[in-house]
Amino acid sequence: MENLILGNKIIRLDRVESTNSYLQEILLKPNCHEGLVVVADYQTSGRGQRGSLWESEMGKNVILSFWLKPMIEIENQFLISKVVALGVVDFLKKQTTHSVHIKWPNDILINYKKAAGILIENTLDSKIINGSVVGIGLNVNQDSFGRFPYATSLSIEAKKEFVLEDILSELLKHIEVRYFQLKNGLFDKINSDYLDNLLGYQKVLKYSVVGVTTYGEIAGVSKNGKLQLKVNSQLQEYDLKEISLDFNDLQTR
Ligand code: BT5
Repeated sequence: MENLILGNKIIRLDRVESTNSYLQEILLKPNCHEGLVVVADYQTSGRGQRGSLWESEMGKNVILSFWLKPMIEIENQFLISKVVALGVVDFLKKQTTHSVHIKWPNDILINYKKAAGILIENTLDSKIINGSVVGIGLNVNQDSFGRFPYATSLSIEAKKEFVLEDILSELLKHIEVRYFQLKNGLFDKINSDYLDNLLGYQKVLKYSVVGVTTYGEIAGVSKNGKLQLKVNSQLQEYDLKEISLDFNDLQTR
């Protein structure tokens, strides 16, 4: 079945600085509709959060950005992250028998290693999010990650090659299903499905919290997306720059 909005128009590029940046530029032009997708074989400056880089071998992986108009209140903005992450998880669970998790806030892990990253950049009209550029890097056929020991790809885990075009269209379908849940106001379902797939939810894992080794279990995520960690029965909230999961410890569990 055709998607209703996502991917009805796809712009394909061989090489671009960043698909998110490219999409943001062309959105200034008329005739850009919700669901417009930009895919690239290679990014020269793929972006992660807070100035980090997304590195992806040419022609091996899915690198895409698409445009949504969620029209939800700013206080609900983390729901956009949740539906995109859940769409990727739903899709990956159909491709591999290994475990698939969301690592807060929205990294996607297969077999406890990072297989996809998500970068969402919103625009606001007063208190309403009227535009979201959603970027996803999904490792598909890349078979080594050099300086990222905790990275993986679908092909590493499933031990076979994938057809990128098929991955792209299936991925978009799964994300659209979740996006419509957001549009239809199914916030409780989205919130509980997010927690069900969240690595470390109600399980003790090792973190570094402002540089200090800390064992804690995730109790939830606040409405504005902060991680709620229970440490020695005390609940604390953290944002992205304050806490990081110990991947090394994770591999030994
Ligand atoms: C992310 O940031 O994970 C968001 C990545 C979003 C990339 C997409 S690609 C299409 C679109 N256009 C863009 O310019 N960006 C988006 P963050 O959570 O900050 O993670 C970045 C970190 O992941 C890096 O600092 C590396 O440690 C690691 N990393 C880089 N490339 C990776 C890869 N291919 N696989 C796994 N980890 C990687």
